[in-house]
Amino acid sequence: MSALSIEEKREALRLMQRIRIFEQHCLKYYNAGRLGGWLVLSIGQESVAVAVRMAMKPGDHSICGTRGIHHALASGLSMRKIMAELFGKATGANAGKAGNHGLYHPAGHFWGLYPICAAQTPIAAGLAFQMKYQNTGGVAFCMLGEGAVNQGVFHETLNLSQLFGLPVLFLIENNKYAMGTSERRSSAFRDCLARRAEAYDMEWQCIDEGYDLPTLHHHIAQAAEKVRSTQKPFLLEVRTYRYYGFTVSDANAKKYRTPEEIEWHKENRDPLKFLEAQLIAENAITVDEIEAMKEEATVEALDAVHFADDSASPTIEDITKHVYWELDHQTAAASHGVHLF
Ligand SMILES: Cc1ncc(C[n+]2csc(CCOP(=O)(O)OP(=O)(O)O)c2C)c(N)n1
Repeated sequence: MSALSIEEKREALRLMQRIRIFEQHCLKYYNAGRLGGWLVLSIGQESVAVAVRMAMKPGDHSICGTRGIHHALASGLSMRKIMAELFGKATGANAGKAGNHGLYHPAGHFWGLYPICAAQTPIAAGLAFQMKYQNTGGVAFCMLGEGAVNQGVFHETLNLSQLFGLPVLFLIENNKYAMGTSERRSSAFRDCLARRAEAYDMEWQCIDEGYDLPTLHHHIAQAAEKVRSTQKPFLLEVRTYRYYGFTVSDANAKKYRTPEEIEWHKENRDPLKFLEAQLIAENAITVDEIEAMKEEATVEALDAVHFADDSASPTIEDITKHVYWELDHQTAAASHGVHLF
């Protein structure tokens, strides 16, 4: 697996900056009461989404759990479409109907965020089954939180994926906490969760350096190529950390973990700082260039806010479109409402 070039690392940094600055703007406007509902930030975990995208080949697909604005942006979905969706506007990625969990991007082969823990795992197996059936050589990248690993459906999916030889790379983004519960309080395991793959005779690996983009990319790309060449699933676990609460309305974000723990990660394990320092040490970027990158991302994020603000809300008629096939096609079921139950 070849190492990333300077240009690739600079692009990785640019994308991580865009993710962080975009999410900071989401938070600011959420706090100002301009957008409501769920807001699930991935600040601190940017490197995972960027490393995954850089490891993906053109025919590959990806899908994730409840925390996924970083994956949506990395898939190429525009800040405008995401912000408008969060604002509940008709110009949003899902026409303003779903908010945080409506961030699909079919053109970028990104199949969205699934708020039901592990619900995305059998869908990823389905994506992989289709690619195998059509012999495309593609890999399905399936991200999930460590809080989703005890769901029955995840284990059923691991079993069938190994049995059928499905090209899925399952990637646990282990940020240590599921809502307010630490991994040790919710899961029984020895040294790492990925070892559970052994029960399914599946390959696995645990990566501690979730903040180190080049190392992370190297391991993810290597695992993906293994999946591609063997047509077998792989379970990868990446240790990472989220700076904010479970959602932005998590009032206890500093109670189930100490403020010192959060600060330690910001100081010593920040993915952006890490890559910036590495590029500076390699004389591959200047501090002024880093500032210019941040400025560019800020301009883009503000443009997205204005776009969302200026966009119209969906009409009452439009808000029920593309929800039920029966309603769209005015079937007999639609007139009785039975399709709802
Ligand atoms: C089946 C199911 N049970 C419970 C919940 C409530 N719930 C929402 S997110 C979450 C924990 C998520 O933690 P994790 O999977 O580690 O993802 P993270 O938030 O850390 O990214 C839970 C329990 C749910 N959405 N689905």
